[in-house]
Amino acid sequence: MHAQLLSGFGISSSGSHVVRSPIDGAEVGRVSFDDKATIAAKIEAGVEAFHIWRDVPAPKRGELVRLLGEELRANKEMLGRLVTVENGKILQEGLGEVQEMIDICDFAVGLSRQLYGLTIASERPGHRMMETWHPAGPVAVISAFNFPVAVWAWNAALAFVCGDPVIWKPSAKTPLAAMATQALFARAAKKFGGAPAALSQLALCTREAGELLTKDPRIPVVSATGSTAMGKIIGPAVAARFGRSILELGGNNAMIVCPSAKLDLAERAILFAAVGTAGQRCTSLRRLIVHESIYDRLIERLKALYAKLVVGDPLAKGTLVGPLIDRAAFEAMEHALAAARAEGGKIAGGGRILEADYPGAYYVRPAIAEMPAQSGIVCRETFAPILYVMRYSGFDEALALHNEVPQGLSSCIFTRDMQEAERFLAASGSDCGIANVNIGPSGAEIGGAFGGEKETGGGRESGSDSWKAYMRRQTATINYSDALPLAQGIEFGGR
Ligand code: UN1
Repeated sequence: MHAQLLSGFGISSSGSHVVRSPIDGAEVGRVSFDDKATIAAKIEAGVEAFHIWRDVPAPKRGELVRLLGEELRANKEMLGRLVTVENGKILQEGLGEVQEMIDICDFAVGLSRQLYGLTIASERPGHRMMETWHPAGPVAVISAFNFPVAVWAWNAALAFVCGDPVIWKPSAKTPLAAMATQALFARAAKKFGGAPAALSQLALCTREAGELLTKDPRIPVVSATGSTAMGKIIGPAVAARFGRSILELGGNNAMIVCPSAKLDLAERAILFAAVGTAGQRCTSLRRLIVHESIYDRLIERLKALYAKLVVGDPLAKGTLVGPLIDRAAFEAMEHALAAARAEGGKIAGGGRILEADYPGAYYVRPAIAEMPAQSGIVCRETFAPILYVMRYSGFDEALALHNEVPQGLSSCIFTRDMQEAERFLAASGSDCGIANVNIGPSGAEIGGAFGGEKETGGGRESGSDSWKAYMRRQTATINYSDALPLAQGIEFGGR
C-alpha cells in the first residue's frame, strides 16, 4: 500500500536512510541525504533562480501558486494519506493539513496583487516618498515532523509570490511527504512554464549539512519551525550574519476555564487540543487552569471522556488518537509523567498500549496530570498528550499562572463573562501570539499571523502581513522640483 502511495507521486524510494511509519514501525521507503557539497550547490542554484524570479511580475508569480493549489486540491486525499502514514496523525488531520496548504495558496494568489507599499507625505516641497517591497532572496525553510507539509506551504506560498526561491529542509522523520509535495510543485511548475528550475528545492540532509543554510549570507531569510533548543542554535547563527530568522518554536499553551464557561464546549475544545495529533502540535493544549467552583465537575467529566478515547490505527475511521512519532517521544512522555508524579501530581491515564499488536510502534493513553502547583515539569514543553491541570480562585491568579511559563505561542479562555474575555485579550492579559475566546488553542486558520512570543521565538508566518518578512522594504524619495531642499531644513552651502 505504501509503495503505491509513493509511486502515485512518482517517488522512487532509494538510499540508505530508512523511513518508518509510526503506525506499525514498518518501512515506508528509503531516501538519501544530500552532502555538504550538494547543499552548497543548491544554495548557488537558489541564488540563480532568485535573479530570474524577482523580475517576474508578482501577479504572474501568483499564477504559479494558483496552479500549485490546484495540484494540492486534486491530490488532497493521497497527500493527506501519506502524511498520516509517515507522521501518524489521524487521516482527518492529515487531510486538514493539506487543506491548510490549499488555503494558504489561495491567500497567496490574492496577495500577489496586494503587495502594497505606502505613499508617504514628504516634508520637502516637490518631493514624494514611497515605500516599495522587493523580493528578499532565497528563503530556507526548516520544518518539523509534526506538520510535515503545511509549514512549508505557509512559508513557500508567500515566498514564491514575494519573489523568493525556497530551499526546504524537512524533518528526517518525514521526508517522503516533502518529496511528494515537491513532485506536486514540479507538476504545477511544468504547467506554468518558464519558472526557474531551482525555484523550489529540497535539502534532505543532516543537521551538519543543514547548517550551511543558516550560515550562508546569500540566504537572507531562514524560517525555522521546531523546538526551542533548535531555535537557540539557529537564531544566533542567522543573527551573526545579520540574516532574518522567522522562528516558530515551542509552545506551552493553556486554557483558562471560568465559572461561566459552557462546559460542554470547553470539553470538546480540550479534547481536540490536548489529545488531537497525539499532543504533538506546537499549539496543543498542555495546561488547563480551572476555577475551583467547577474544577471537580470538569475534571471528572474529562477523565470519563479520556477513558473512552479511541487510540489506534490513524487510518481507521473512528480513531481519535494515533501513535507517537517514535520511541524517543514515548520516553519523553514517560519522563514527564514521572517528573509530574515526583512534583506531587496525580496522574490518570498514560502508559503504552497496543504493544502486542504493534511492537514497533508507540501508542499511549493520553494523560491528565492534576498538579498542586505550576512546578518545573509543567513549565516545559513535552511533545505528548499530557494535560496538566491546576485550579485557581481569583482571575488575577489565573492570568498570572497563564503567563508564568517561558513559552508564548497560543492561549485561550472559556467564559461568557465579557469582562473576563476582554481582560484576557487586553495588554495585561495573555502574553501569547495567539489568544482565543471560547475556542481551543490549536487549529488556527491561515488568515491570521501564526507564531508567538518569548521562547516561541517571535516569528510570524501565514496570514495577515506576515509576507513582509519575506521581502525587503525600500524607502524611496523622489524630487520632482528644480531645487534641492534638505530634510530637517538644513542649510548646507547656500542657495
Ligand atoms: C504546529 O504545530 O507547528 O494552529 C503548527 C494549528 C495548526 C498549525 C500548527 N494550524 O494547530
